[in-house]
Amino acid sequence: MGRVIQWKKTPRGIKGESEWGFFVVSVFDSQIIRVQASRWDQFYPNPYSVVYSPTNPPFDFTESEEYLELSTQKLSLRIKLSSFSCTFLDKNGSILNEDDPLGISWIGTEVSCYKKLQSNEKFIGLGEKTGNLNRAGNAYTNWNTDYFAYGVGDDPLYMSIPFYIGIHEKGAYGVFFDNTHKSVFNFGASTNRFTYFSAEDGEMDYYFIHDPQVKNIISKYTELTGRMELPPKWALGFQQCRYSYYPESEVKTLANTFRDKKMPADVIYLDIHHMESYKVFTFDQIKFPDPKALISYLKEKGFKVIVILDPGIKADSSYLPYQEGKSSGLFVPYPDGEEYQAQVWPGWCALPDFTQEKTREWWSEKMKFYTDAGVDGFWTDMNEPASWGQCTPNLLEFDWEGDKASHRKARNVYGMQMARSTKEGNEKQAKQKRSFVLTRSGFAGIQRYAAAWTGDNVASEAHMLAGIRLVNSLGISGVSFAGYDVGGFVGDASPALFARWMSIAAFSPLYRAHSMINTRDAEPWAFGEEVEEISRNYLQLRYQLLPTIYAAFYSSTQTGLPLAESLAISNPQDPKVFESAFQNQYLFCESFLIAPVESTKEITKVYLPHGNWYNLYTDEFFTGGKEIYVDCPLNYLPVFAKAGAIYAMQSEVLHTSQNHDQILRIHVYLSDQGSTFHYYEDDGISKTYQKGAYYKRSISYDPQLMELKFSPKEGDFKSTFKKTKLYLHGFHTEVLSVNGESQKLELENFAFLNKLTEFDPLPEKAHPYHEISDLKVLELELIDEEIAIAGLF
Ligand code: NBV
Repeated sequence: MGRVIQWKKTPRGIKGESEWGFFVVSVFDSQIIRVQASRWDQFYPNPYSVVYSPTNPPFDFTESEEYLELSTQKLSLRIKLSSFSCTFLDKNGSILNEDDPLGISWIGTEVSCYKKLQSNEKFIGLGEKTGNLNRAGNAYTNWNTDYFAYGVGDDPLYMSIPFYIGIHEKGAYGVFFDNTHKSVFNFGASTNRFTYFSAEDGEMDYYFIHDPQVKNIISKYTELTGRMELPPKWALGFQQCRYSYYPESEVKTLANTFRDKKMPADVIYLDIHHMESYKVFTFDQIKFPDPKALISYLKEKGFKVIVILDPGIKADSSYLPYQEGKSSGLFVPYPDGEEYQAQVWPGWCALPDFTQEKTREWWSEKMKFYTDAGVDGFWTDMNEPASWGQCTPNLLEFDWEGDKASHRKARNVYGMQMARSTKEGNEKQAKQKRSFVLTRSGFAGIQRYAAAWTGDNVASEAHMLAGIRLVNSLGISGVSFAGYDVGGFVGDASPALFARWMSIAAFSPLYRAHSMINTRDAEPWAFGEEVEEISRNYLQLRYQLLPTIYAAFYSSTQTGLPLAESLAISNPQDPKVFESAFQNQYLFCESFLIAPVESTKEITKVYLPHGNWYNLYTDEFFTGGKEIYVDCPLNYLPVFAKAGAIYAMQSEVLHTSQNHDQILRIHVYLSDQGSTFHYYEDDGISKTYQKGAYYKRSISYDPQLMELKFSPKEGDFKSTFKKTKLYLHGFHTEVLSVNGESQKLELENFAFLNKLTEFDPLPEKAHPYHEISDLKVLELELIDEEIAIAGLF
C-alpha cells in the first residue's frame, strides 16, 4: 500500500489513499472492524456472504503524526501512516494481530495481506479443510473442487470458507477474508516470517473479529454471514442414501426393512438413477412409474424422500427445461454470448447461472415437479460446478446480479447460489413447511441455505476420523449442520468400521449413510447381526436424544455455535486438545464428550479437559485435565457426560413423527458448577414457531442452593410431553422437595444401550454390557409453571 497520502473520517471509520492504493476502514460494531484496500478508488464487495450491516456504531478516533487509531469498547485498530500497516489490539492494549511490514500488497492482480506470526500461534477453522485441527505450518487453497475419493490430507475440496480463528497467549481473533476468487491461506508453511491470505484477483476485504472467547468469535462471524434456519425435525433423524436405490420396489423393500428390523430412520434418498437419462426434473418411467404413489407409500411408513439435483441441464432441444433456459437467457454464456456447455451425467449440458436472479427464480419454480410428487427435501450435488475434465474455462461470464463476473470470481459462490435457489424453491412449493437442502459446494454464508456433507470420502478408518475434523472445522466456520457419508462413499467398509462409524455419527449433526455404485450393500443390517445390533443401539440412542438435539439445533440458530464443538472452542489455551491423539474429540450438544476411535482398537487414550466427567454408560466419575485409558469394544464408543450436564431424552421411536410415551426424561449430573439447559420444542415442521408457536423453558442447576429449577414455559405451543422423569447422576439425595412437596426418589437400573444378543462364539469381553445400577429417579407431572426442586446433594 505504501505511505498514507490522504484520508478522511467517515461515519463508520476512515477512507483514504496511499501511495499505491485506496482504503476504507469501517467499524461494524464494538467487535468487528473491516479493512478494504484496492488499487482503484472503487470497491466491489461480494454481494453474497455478509448479511449484517449495523448503522452508526460508536467508536473513538485519535490521530497522531505516526498513527490513526479507531477504538471501540473492545477493540482498537492502529494504522501506521508511513505504511498503512494495521495492528489490532484488545481493550487492555495487548496486540492481537499485526501486519508484517509487507502489509497489504499486490503482485499483478494477486492481492495479499501479510501478518506477523505471534509466538506459538494456533489457527483453527477455514471450513471444509483436511489436515490437523491446528492449521499452523500449513497452507490451504480455496477453490471449490469436485474431488472423488480425496485423500485425508488433500486440498481443496468442495466448499470454501475463508474464515479462520487465530489463538495465542494474548488472546483470540477471527479473520474473514471476503473475496470469492481462488485464495490461499498460509499459516506459516515454507516461511517462518509471516502468515498471509491472498486472492488471485479482487480486493483486500477482510473483517477482523475479536472477543476473549472463541465461542463469541464464532457467534460474531455468524452474525456477519448469517445462521442456519431451524430445519425440519425429520432432518435430524437417520438418513439412508445410496448411489442409487432403484427401482421403486427396492426403495419399498428398503423402507420396510428399516421398519421390520425396528431400526429408526426418517429419510430415503433418490440419487441420479431416479431420472430419465439423468435429466433433472424427470423421473425414469420404468424404474419409477408412479413417484407420487411411491412417496405416499413411504410417507405412511414415516419416511421423507430427498432427491438429488444436479445443475447440468442436458442440451437437448426436445427437453423443456433446456428450451426454457435457452430462450430466456438462463444459462452461463461465453463472453461472446454463445452458450457454454460441458459434459456431465446427461452428456453435454448447459449450466444454469445461479448468480442471476431470474435463473434462481426459474429453478425454484421447476422444483414444483418434485414437490408435487411429494418430495420433501433436496440434495444439491456437482455444484462446484463439476464437469468431466474438471477445468472450467475462466472466461465464462456469470451475471453476478447484473454486474457480470468471470468464472474466476463466480466459481466459489456457484454452489451456494444453487443451494439458495433450491431452498427458495423448496419453501415456495412446500408453502408453510421448512425446507431441507443438503449441499456439496458452498462459500461463507452457506449455512443460511443448506446443510453440508463432506463429499466422496472413502471407507477407511482414517477417513472416518478425518470426516469428524472436517465437520468440526465446518462448525467453527459457521456451518453447524454438517455430516459425512457414514460407512464411506468409495470402497467397502469392513463390518467393524461400519459399526463404529454408525456409533460416532449418532453424535454428528447430520446422520446419513451413503455409498457408491458397485460397492457392497451398506445398510445397517448388511454387515451381519452384530453390526446390526450395534447400529440399532446407536440409532435408538440418537432418537432418544432427539429432544436434546432438537433444542441444540434451535440454540445454534440463535447463536451460530456448532452442535459438534471441537474442544479447541472451549479450551483454546489447552495444548492437549490440539495433540493428534485428541484433536478429533468434540462436545456434542454441549453435554457429551465424544472420543472417536478406530474400529480396530479395543482400548484408547482419551483426554478429559478441565472440569469433571462421567462415563456415559457406567456413570464412573473422572476429574478432568488428564488423559485416561478407556476400553472401546465395538459396542461402546467412548462418550462422557460433562458434570453439570442437563439434557433430555424421550422413549424409543422409529421415526421423528412417531408418538413417544409422553415422558420427558431429564438427566442431570452432579457438579460444583452451575449450568442451564435451554429446552425447546415446537411442531417440528411448520414455520409457525416464528410467530410464537413454540415451547421454551430453561432448566437450571444451582450448586450453591443445590436446586434445580424449571422456568415457566414460554410460547404458545403445547408440549407433547405430559410428565417428566428426573435421572440424577452422581447425587446422593433420597428425598426431594418439588414446589415445596416432598417426594421420595426411586432407584432404577438404567442402560443407555441395549444388551447385545449372545453371539456365538463372541466372548463377553468383546461385548461387555453396561448398566448403571440404582440410578436415582423421580417422575413428576410436567406443569407449565415454574418447578423448583430443592434438596439435592
Ligand atoms: O450422484 C452420484 C454421486 C453421489 O452419490 C455422491 O454423493 C456425490 O458426491 N455424485 C457425487 C456423482 C459422482 C460420483 C462418482
